[in-house]
Amino acid sequence: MRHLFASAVLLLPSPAFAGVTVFTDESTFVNAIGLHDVEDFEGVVPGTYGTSATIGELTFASPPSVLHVNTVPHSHGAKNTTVGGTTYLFADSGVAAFHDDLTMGIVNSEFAAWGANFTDLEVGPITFLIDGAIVHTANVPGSSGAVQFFGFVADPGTVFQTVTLRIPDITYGIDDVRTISKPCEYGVGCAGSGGFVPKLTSTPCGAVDVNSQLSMTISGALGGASATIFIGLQEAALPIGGSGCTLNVVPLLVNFTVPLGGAGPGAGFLTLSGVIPPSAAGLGFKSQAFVVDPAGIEGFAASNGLSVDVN
Ligand SMILES: [Ca+2]
Ligand SMILES: [Ca+2]
Repeated sequence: MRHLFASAVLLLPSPAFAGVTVFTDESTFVNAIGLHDVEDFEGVVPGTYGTSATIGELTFASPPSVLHVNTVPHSHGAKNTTVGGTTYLFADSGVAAFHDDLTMGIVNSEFAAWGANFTDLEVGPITFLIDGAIVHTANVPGSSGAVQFFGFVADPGTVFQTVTLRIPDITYGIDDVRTISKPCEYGVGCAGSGGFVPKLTSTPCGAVDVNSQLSMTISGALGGASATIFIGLQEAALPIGGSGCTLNVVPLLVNFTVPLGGAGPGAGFLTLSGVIPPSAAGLGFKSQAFVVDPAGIEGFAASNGLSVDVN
């Protein structure tokens, strides 16, 4: 199984970001992205978080400086921007020198959109890098009390892994980090016995680091049945005859058949695990499970699609 995973990911391209749309107005950004997640830092334990932190689903790394979570406005102007809130991320190098990069990522996934409020940005210009490439440079208002918003939306069908802030200001605040992360599951499956639709998911979901384990799980299938997993390059939703099912993966590069555990409708399951080889860095793959099931219109049930990118 490990070999199959490795073979598949070696062949596939990454959906790395091609470009981004830049937003400098929070309302416009929110209207553009719709439903999204917000890290407002409310409820996060205040204190010093050192050079790296994982808060909620977000990761922060700022090698030479010190990350803090504050619940009171800083004397220089950094402050909470959450309506009714008190808490924000405070970046303070503690020295009167160039503030090095602050990089944000998202646990086990990737960004389709990212935006945040900044306070106490009175020394500019500010430069943003996405996946290490400069995408935007802007002047700052020169007023420590101002709230400034910056947001980025990846081009359709693409995602990015990190946002890096390169800011020549030794103290500033960040709050209300708004994100859309890429889900690992996409498309729809079709039902088999008992009306159950098989589900295909993975841990981690969405993105996996090289040299770490990826576990794919089939659940909700007919217990004891055979399942065939297809692995391919791209997401799809192609109707399969009159089955009511869709083929969620094209083109098909690899497939293999495995027996499911469990007994009875909806109780079939299987977990497949493998370690991602270093040579797979930057690649990705899509997969879908088909389960032999006499209750399916064409004799099978099918899962959703699953997308995993390798960091
Ligand atoms: Ca807040
Ligand atoms: Ca400042």
